[in-house]
Amino acid sequence: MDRTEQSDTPPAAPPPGPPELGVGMVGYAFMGAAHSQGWRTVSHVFDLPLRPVLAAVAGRDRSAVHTAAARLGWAAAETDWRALVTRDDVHLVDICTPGDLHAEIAVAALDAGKHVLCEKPLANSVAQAEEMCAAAARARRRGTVAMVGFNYRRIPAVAHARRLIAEGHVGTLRHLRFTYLQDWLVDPGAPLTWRLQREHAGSGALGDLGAHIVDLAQYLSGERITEVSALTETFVRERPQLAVATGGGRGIPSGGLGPVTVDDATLFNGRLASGALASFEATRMATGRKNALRFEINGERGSLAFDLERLNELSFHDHTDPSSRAGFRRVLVTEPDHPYLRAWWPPGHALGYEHTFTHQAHDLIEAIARGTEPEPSFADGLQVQRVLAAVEESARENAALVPVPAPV
Ligand code: SOE
Repeated sequence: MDRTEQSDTPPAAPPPGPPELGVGMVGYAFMGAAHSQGWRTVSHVFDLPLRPVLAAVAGRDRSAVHTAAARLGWAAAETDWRALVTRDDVHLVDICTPGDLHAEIAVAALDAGKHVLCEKPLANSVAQAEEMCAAAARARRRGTVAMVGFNYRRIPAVAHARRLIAEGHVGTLRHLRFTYLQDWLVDPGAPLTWRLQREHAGSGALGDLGAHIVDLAQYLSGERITEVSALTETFVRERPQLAVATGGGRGIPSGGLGPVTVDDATLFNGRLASGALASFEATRMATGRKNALRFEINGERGSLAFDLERLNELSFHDHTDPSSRAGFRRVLVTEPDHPYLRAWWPPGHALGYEHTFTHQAHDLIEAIARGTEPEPSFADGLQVQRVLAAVEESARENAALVPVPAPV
């Protein structure tokens, strides 16, 4: 048929795609932008049972939330999160606010029958995390699920490390050594944002950075931290107050100073259920370190090491190799049989920070479609919260050994 000729038969309708999953997000600053990136990309990379639709974003400032909606790709904007969690086109609520709002929003969303993704740390206190867990358990009985956003679990090299440990390649664990170092608070002129106020953030470097490495230690080992001994410090105790915070750590200074009510740095040691020893350092005062999350794990049969600044690599030492050939080898984690990578680029074509949010969206959508409990669950988030609370108690008692309560 001539290409210009008209056909009488209408073109076949495209096959129906997967059902839609309407997503509503609360908060649109750094984490909101990162989560938006995950929701936008996930169905273009993975074959999914449900297709996320960016239905609406909520924030208090009308003009700013509309600007964010347009920039990040959300179809609508709300100025009250309560209106967002009851929208009919929202099936999942993604919470990217400061920690003091997590519990109230998560409980309301779960009770309204929505699935929930909540940024880490789960809450600002164990009591709030327990309340959120109870709401998640009620919701689970009605068929909706809740997950915490510990995105670093979704780095292919980290997920691969867990697989190697679970398969026994590292053997019985002896040592876990974690550091998470940043330097954005070295300048005493850095403003007093919500991240430096206990009533909003719960804690400082401990909850912001320490929560990630506590979660990774428990995830990688498959074990619970059972006791801790800690020191914390706030090196800069007063900072310039903001009359108006404009997000991303910026704003209009008020001219005065206000008290910093959280830790700048926290160091602690811990013991795992198996008896392995672990050490943790979380600081925003490590000059020259921007986002340096590192770990080394030593077991009877071998060791693993990881550095977020080289996140496509994992170092592995197999201690069963003959000593003439033994030593750390660099494994480039970009092969199709490495976690998440079959969907991405050919081997050697590296991924970055943002891809963790795409993987997080993927894992949550799969769990929703299968009706299984997503990981990390709110119960996992509560367990991290118990470790953080024990660390704070220990630091108050000058590094006393404090037990971490087991899940009930
Ligand atoms: C700020 O310190 C921060 O953005 C954390 O809040 C994130 O969880 C971490 O991934 C990067 O640093």
